[in-house]
Amino acid sequence: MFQQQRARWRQIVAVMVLGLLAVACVAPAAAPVATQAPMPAVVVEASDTALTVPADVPAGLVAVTVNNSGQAPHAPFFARLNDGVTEEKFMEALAADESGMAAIALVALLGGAQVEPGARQQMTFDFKPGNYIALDFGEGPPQIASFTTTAGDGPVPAEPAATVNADLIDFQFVLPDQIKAGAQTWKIENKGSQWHEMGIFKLNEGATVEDVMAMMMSEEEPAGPPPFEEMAFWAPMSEGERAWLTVDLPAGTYTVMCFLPDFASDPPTSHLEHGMVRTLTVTE
Ligand SMILES: [Cu+2]
Repeated sequence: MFQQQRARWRQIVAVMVLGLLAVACVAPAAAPVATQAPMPAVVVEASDTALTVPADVPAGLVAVTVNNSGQAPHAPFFARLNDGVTEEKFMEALAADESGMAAIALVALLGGAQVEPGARQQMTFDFKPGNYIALDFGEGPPQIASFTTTAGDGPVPAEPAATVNADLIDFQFVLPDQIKAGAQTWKIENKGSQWHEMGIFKLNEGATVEDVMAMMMSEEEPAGPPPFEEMAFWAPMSEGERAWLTVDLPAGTYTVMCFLPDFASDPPTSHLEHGMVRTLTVTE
């Protein structure tokens, strides 16, 4: 009886072990292939006289390529209109108040990057569903394009693989101290409670961050060329927004700065004065 039972148990255990082995061997091959949704992509055309964005854009992660066919640099930035705000209302506010602050209060800013003449720049945005505008302040009147983002019910694309995380907080850049030269994808996220921007400047040989700060803070016309070169710029971004940008920096010493005013202080001081500046070393 006992022997029969033990034999039965051995059989069960053997079947289970075989079963586990079978699962272990077969599982990887049999696992369903992950259906990774492709990243939706749109092209924004910026020229010296027009700005064109497709009228309907998917919500969520979208690869946006800005194509500059003009003779001048263009830096269109993207903004989501607050509930009940129309493009006309936004433009009226912009015209009524030269500082732009009345208009800015009507939107959430998502940022944007500068694109040189004849160049294309890809960036990825995470569009919440809503009504948007893209704005390009060039030489002439501001170019504006509006578009709507709508959530689909398909699978969600994976986030771009970032090699640099740039968190914008009040009032600091949370960044690695050192990154490698060459193309790196930066994930830019505003985790603060105010708007922030990000200027990335390469210091000239012998120049220090103090030299740049002194020049930026000075009310006087700078004497001679600046001690730095602007290598990349991410336009003002509201709290809670995120985006990805590929930045190709040669080796050197950089300073990263935010110049936006802090309207919570009276009179408004700049984020730079609050200490929103840091050194970044780019190595070979
Ligand atoms: Cu800031």
